[in-house]
Amino acid sequence: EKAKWSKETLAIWEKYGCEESVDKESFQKSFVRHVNTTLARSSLNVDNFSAYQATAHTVRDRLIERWNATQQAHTLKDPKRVYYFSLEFLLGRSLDNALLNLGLKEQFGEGVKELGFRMEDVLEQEVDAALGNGGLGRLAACYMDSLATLDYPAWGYGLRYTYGIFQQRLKDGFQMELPDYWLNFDNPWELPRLDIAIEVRFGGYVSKYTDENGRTRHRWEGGDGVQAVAYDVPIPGYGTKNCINIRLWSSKPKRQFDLSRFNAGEYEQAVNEQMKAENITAVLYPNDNHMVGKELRLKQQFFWVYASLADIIRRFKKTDRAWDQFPEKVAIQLNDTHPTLAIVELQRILVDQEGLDWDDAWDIVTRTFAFTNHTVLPEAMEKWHVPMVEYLLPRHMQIIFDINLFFLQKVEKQFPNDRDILAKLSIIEEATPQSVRMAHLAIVGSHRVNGVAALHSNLIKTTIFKDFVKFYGPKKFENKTNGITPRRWLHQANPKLSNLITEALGDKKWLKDLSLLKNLEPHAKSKDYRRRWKAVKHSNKVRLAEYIKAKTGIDANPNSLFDVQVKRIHEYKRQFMNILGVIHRYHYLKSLTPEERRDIVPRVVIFGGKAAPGYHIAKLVIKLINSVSATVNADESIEDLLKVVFIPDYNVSLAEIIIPASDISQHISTAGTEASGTSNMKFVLNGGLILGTVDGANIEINEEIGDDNIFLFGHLADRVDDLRHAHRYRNVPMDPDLQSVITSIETGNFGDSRIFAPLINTLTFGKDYYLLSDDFGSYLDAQKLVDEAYKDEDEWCKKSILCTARMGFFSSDRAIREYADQIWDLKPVPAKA
Ligand code: GL4
Repeated sequence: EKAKWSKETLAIWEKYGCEESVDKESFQKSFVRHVNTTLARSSLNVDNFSAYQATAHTVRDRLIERWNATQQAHTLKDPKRVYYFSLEFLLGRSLDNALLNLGLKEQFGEGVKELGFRMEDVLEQEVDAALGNGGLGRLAACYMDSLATLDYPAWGYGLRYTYGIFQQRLKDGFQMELPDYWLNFDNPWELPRLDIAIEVRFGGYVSKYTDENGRTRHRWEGGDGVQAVAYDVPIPGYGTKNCINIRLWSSKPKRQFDLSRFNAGEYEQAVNEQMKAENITAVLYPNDNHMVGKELRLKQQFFWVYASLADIIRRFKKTDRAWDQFPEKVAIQLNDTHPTLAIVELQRILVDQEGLDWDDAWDIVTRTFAFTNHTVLPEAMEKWHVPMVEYLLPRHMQIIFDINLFFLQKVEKQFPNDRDILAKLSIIEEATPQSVRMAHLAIVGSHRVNGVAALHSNLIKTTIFKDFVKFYGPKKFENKTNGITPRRWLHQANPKLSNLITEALGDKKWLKDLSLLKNLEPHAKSKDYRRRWKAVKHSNKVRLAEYIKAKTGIDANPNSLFDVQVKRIHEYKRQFMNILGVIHRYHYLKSLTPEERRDIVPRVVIFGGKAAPGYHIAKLVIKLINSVSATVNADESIEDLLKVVFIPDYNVSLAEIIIPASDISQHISTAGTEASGTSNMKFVLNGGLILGTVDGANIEINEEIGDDNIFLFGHLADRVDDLRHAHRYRNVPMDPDLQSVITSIETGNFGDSRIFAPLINTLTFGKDYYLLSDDFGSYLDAQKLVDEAYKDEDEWCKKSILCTARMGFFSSDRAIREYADQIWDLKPVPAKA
């Protein structure tokens, strides 16, 4: 097209195609123009929210330029790309992050101030993009930040849920859920691509025919269609011009409505189809580490992978390459088993539509995909009933059976007459009804499988996937320890500490090479540096205390030890053990004489986290925390020695306030249950110590920061089976300290105890599956050590500095480089020098 333009036309394009400036004055000019035009407001009618919108649009303009330049560079170079398939992207807020990554914060902050606003207030106006549940979704967001920062040609693919994770309110101490209608106001962080619409089908039937070469072929026909419409979310890198893309699909009806029915007066039926179509991407399923076998969820998964693959293939076909080169241009990472149907869909496209032989197609498929496992919990393993898959996706079900058949034939060959291993490895679980085991399908269809921390990657090889290791050998299974982005989790969330670090290290290079933090170590010896380090922590605690006061009315004294456990509420994470420990502390404090009390370190115990709406036991844990909080905080005899706080509606932007303010945080899952954890990394990076079990990434954190700087306790993972067995078949007496705490609840010290019976029963009739009784003693001992250590403020501060200094390994940049080098075979492509 461009070739046809005259010189004059080209000159005009050149003249106005230059970059938007990024100085203060240009900001102000854009800001005012957006107020007047985009927002259609007069300059006299601007509140904080409008100021946010105008600032966001001003930043968005600059983001889009980079986005365009990056995509253009990638199109020209046509490098291998990685596609990160994730059903969750927990991005949180974007404005502050974009300002920092683009290096605009200072001048735009000045600019907005001169226009009569404070940047802090403006930033507070943004609602979180909360399209995820917890660690898995936030990991995807951190990985996108690193992919952009390291100039990798990468795209994310996900769903644009109309409702993100529900908002949590408390009523009488119980969790209430409110819908998260985050798109209520316009969302400046997405670019609607209404022209990119892909028709997705469900249902229908399979027809057979013989092609011109006499081969039997299959065709998926009929069924109902809906449209997948693309919305692009630009993800800017830090200290680079690169800006990558997350493409989120939104479902729309194929036709707006059925005009014939409308004309016949059947108005409601006429819009029925439209509503059904829009349902698909209406809401994020609010479960973490728990599978719910709902048809709508399966539809979401297929809708998403179908549209994403069609999009990728369209891009691949532009360059006119042979199919066997597909894996040289495309790597697809499956974030958990949620996108596993993509394996089947690609095989279908290659065999049914492109006419490849099964084996050639399968070779391409397996060289394309790699699979990350994020959990070993049995209740989280995805299984879909065969009849449901058959009804929604008849051809895909056939292909799954064929994949399984050819796979099991190979197994049979390697292990002749071993029916047991066939049953164990089969993609199909033989129950009534039969089910598809998605993890098995993901392993068989991928060239690489990884866990997310060293312990977890070993566990999957020795437990849930051990028979696959027998068949494939160990090389297919590896470890990629999770990481977090230091841009959001230190630089943005903790600007004061970031400055103090930069000052000590001389420049900001550490933000792109986190291993440089090790040069902080000598500063731990400087009295003055420690004083300033402490001052930063203190001011972060003041900031959190103010937030707590505003939201809950509770006074949290910033001179206390801040003890934090924020994460999804789950039995395996053992918030229950934490609150039982709090009750134990409360009784202990009440038993002390005034003299003895003088020696006590005051504590504020802070909880936060959402329970899945249908998870009754987890919801009771929230209620118990709030009941204990009410009793303890109202007990004047305890004064400031103990306060208990449940901060409602924990989310990414709240985490940014809470994490920098923590002295100690708790990561106390039953050994072997928390695959990695990533908030543990965030806390330690911010100079918080951790109290934890020997589980997930805690172990590697311990290896990096040293035994003196972490409080570990509890039984090890290899003891868990025996301990559970003992609870099941012998009468193990409850730990006496635990027993007295339980008795206290049952006596009614924390309100009507009948409410808590089902929760307490998990320890008795439930056979204490998460081993609270076994770990309670060592937990209390570890807590004592924490109290003792905190008394020596200066020593504590040294530990805090060393913690931060030794966290370089846990940057998501390191993790992404490992994926790129060892799994994706991917090279960086800078958009501009
Ligand atoms: C999780 C794990 O529970 C968590 O330990 C891990 O850090 C995270 C990212 O790998 O993945 N798995 C599921 S399911 N939800 C998670 O948060």
